[in-house]
Amino acid sequence: MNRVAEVKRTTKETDISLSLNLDGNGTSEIDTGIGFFDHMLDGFARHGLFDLKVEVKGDLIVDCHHSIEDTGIVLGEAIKKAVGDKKGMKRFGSCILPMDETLVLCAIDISGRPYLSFDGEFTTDRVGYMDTEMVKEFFYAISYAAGMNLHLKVLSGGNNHHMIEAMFKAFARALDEATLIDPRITDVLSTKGSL
Ligand SMILES: [Mn+2]
Repeated sequence: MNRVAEVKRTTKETDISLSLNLDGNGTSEIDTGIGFFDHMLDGFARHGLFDLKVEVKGDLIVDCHHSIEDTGIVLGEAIKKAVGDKKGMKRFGSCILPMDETLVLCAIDISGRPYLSFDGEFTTDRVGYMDTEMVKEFFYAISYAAGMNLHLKVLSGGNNHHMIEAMFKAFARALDEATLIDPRITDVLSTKGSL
């Protein structure tokens, strides 16, 4: 059984359609209007082995803020929907991912409780047409919409493109692990009995 979700969200600022298959193979079709952000979402799908379709029509005439933040909200909602009752799911996932000089840590608990810990500083305002300050906003939106404890930390960095890309890939691998179904887990992995 594939765990899939489709989410559509329309506001005066953005119009977003997204579909996610947690049990995919890394196929993606991404068009957000922001080239570097497309590149990041493509890497997320590929390295998390998710199938991901994203179409965003946003108010880029203002700036990239609404488009990126709202994509985070919609992706978070899709993750929440796709994991369903979390039965048999590993729940925790983590990854330390290198990219040349950069090393990024990501740890996740799909606990139902939102929390973001973000430790990373960028030295340029933008990469391509993406504002670097939107990286934190994007992951904040995901953690809150998905109900996920998400820690992201740049352990060592340098190049801004590398730091951001390593964050997306580390997040993808940690999320892949956390959402994996383990046959030894016969119910929901919590002493409370639900997540
Ligand atoms: Mn790249």
